Amino acid sequence: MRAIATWIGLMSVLASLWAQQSYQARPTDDVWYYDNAFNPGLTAILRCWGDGTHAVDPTGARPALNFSYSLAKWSLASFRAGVNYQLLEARLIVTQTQPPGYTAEEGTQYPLEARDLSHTNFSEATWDYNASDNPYPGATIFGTGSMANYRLDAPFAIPIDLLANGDAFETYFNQAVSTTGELGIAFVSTMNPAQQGGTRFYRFYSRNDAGGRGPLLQLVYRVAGDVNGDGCADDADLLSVLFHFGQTGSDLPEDLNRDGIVDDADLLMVLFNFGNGC
Ligand SMILES: [Ca+2]
Ligand SMILES: [Ca+2]
Ligand SMILES: [Ca+2]
Repeated sequence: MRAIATWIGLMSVLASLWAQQSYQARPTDDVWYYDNAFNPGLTAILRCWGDGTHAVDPTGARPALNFSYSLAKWSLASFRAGVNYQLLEARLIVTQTQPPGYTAEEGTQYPLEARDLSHTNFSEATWDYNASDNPYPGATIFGTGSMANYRLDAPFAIPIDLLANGDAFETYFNQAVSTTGELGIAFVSTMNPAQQGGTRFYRFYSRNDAGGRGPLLQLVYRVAGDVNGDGCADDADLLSVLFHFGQTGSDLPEDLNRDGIVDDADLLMVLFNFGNGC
């Protein structure tokens, strides 16, 4: 028994090195959605603004005059359709151009929002503002931009934590993996440029920026219920949780919900996902 315990312990240490995987990518397409947008599919700079109260036109009209959106999509082809993934970290990082047209306080008051997108059936190469089936921002705000890196003398990164809104993004992500294999995101903001000479709005680099500063999607994930990182939630994972039941600490691979203790909540995560990815 002691030998088995040692073996399982050793395997757990090894598993912890493999159980979490990372994904990082720029969009395959991004567009500036605005009636007077110039070169909307291939511009190096995306733009967002609203009317001070709304980030998305409440009438459902296309963005014009009072509104400007930016849309982007990422390929999720490296994820397996039908598998339920647990996202341990998920963030978007966009890079604001220099100088920003707003103060840090205004950026906090009228943050850049990352929302769901109605569909991903668009391409920047063939983008047409007047097309009948253009995608539209949804109502779910996955996260908002932080002004922690705000500065005037250089472009700065605006990170958006996509897990800020509970399970909303994880659900959206898994639906995307198992349907189109593409993740669509709408960038919008309530920030109103009108009283500021038209200069107060978000300007950030697109994927077409020659400097490679386009929106970056970063994920840390694992197959849900998979403790040992072999891509499948099965009896080996169940045994591993049972064997470490009651153990406390940080970064325990058996602590699936990452609350610092291996307990029945983690056991349920394996049971609910039993067979996932296998
Ligand atoms: Ca583009
Ligand atoms: Ca496993
Ligand atoms: Ca736990």
